[in-house]
Amino acid sequence: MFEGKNALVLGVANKRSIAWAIAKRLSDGGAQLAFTFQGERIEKGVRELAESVSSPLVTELDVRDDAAIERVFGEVSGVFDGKLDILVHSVAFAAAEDLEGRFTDTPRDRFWMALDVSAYSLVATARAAEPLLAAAGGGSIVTMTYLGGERAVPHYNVMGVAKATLDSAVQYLAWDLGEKNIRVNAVSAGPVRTLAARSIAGFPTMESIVEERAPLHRHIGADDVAAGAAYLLSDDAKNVTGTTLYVDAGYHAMGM
Ligand code: 0WE
Repeated sequence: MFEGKNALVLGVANKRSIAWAIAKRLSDGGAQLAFTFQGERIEKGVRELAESVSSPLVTELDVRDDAAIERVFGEVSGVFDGKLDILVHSVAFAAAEDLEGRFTDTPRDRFWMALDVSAYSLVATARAAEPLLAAAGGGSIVTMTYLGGERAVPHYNVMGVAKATLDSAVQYLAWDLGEKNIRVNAVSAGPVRTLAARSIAGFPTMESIVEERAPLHRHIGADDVAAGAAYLLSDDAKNVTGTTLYVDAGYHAMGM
């Protein structure tokens, strides 16, 4: 399904990451993969994962740093001959203390930090990817979102505001990049047990609520999310852009 395609994957932290599940699927389908990681704490693990799929490039990227984004896309252009088909954006961060307590108490600096890392990063990386995707005759960008950007999910707080911004950015980017045959979509995942989820108080409670109320009454795995992302990244979705695919066991369809 991805034979001859070049992909850049942002946001692998470890083998449980949604980004890694997507990367595996792309690799199994024949794609060549480049990776970015953030912070030396996870560097070794990401390098080992990347090596297992014979990746030609693993490089550090702090998405808040415009110069770093420019450097990384230069490196990507180098290993992929100036052409990129797929960009996977699976990056988000809010201060842990802002994912508990009251949204009302979010201070200005940490509000903008969460939106910078979790929403503006899609705009900045899409812009940097645009010439490489256009050189390939078009391409597909997928980001990860969550229902907490559309409704108030207790404790999701500033991340919800960031996801609302991200969801809107998906639509505006879809419009801008459409003329170059570049598609931009989001996968809205139900709660998945990743490194990011593990530190969240009440995560098991949230999983139980989804299991009880979702039409399909079951948990969502990173592989399920990856299958949805793979569809949006594939040519099967060639006329799909600016949309959100829910991989949440149907939870979003419910009113109670
Ligand atoms: O988008 C997310 C979580 C992203 C995330 C996770 C962390 C934990 C560690 C962003 N920043 C941080 N910062 C940290 O220090 N999800 C969709 C998973 C999630 O997170 C929640 C949820 C759900 C679901 C937080 C509160 C309530 C629900």
